[in-house]
Amino acid sequence: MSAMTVLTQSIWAVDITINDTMNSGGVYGTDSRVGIREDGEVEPRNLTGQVWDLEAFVVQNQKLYLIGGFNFLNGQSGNGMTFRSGDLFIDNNNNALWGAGSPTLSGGDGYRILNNRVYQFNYVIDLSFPSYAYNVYELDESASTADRMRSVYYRENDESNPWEYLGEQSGTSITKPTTALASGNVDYFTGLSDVQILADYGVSLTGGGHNVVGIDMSWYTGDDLLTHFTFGCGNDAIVGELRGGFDVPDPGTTLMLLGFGLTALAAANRKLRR
Ligand SMILES: [Ca+2]
Ligand SMILES: [Ca+2]
Ligand SMILES: [Ca+2]
Ligand SMILES: [Ca+2]
Repeated sequence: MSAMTVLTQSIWAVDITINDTMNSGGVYGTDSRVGIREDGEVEPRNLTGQVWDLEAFVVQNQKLYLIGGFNFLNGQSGNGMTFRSGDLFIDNNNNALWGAGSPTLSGGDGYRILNNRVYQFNYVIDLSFPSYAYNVYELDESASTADRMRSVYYRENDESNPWEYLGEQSGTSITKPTTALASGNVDYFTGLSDVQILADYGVSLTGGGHNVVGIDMSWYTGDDLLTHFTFGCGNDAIVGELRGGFDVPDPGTTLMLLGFGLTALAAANRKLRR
């Protein structure tokens, strides 16, 4: 293994983006060795362009990173409205409805209240922009007080649902749970170039002006998960699937091992020359 190979691998980033199932021609994720097609892809009939583009889910160390040209912090204006970031919904038992499996709602455009008894997600990372704070809540798949979420605005984008978490319904009121599984502030990086994204996250994306949201996932003890994100209009949605947990070595350890390896190699060379 050459030193260059070792250095490349020391990024330890894994692209977990999968097919969002809404564009039949798409090929997704670097695992298939054919490149990322969330990059430059929005949902059918929608506005194109980098500011509407969600690009990749990447796992690095114990963090989940969401990358897009979309302005996660302030949202994006279009059609006289501002469309804000949604929340990260997580399924851990392969029964959530999303993409082509997501029901089409009746009636015209507008934000609707959805019931998690239908959508079957197990956790939500409830993002609060522009404050950068997040809370992780466990969602109920079946209880009469089941968790509620809000739909995207446009009915033609219902396959992008769900958009944001509302809370638990009791009677006519919907309130956020009083206890969170985990809380914190997201990492947020804005205006990164294609070159910076490749160097820092190991994914090749186009369009420049990339924004990155990073969340500590050390609260998640399971091996597998599926995660889903969209923004208010549902113009683009993105799905990631992790197999094997977040237990990926951190770069400090890798660099230390690499340093040790080079030192050992140098020592071996000295011995050989004697
Ligand atoms: Ca996209
Ligand atoms: Ca892009
Ligand atoms: Ca589920
Ligand atoms: Ca998409």
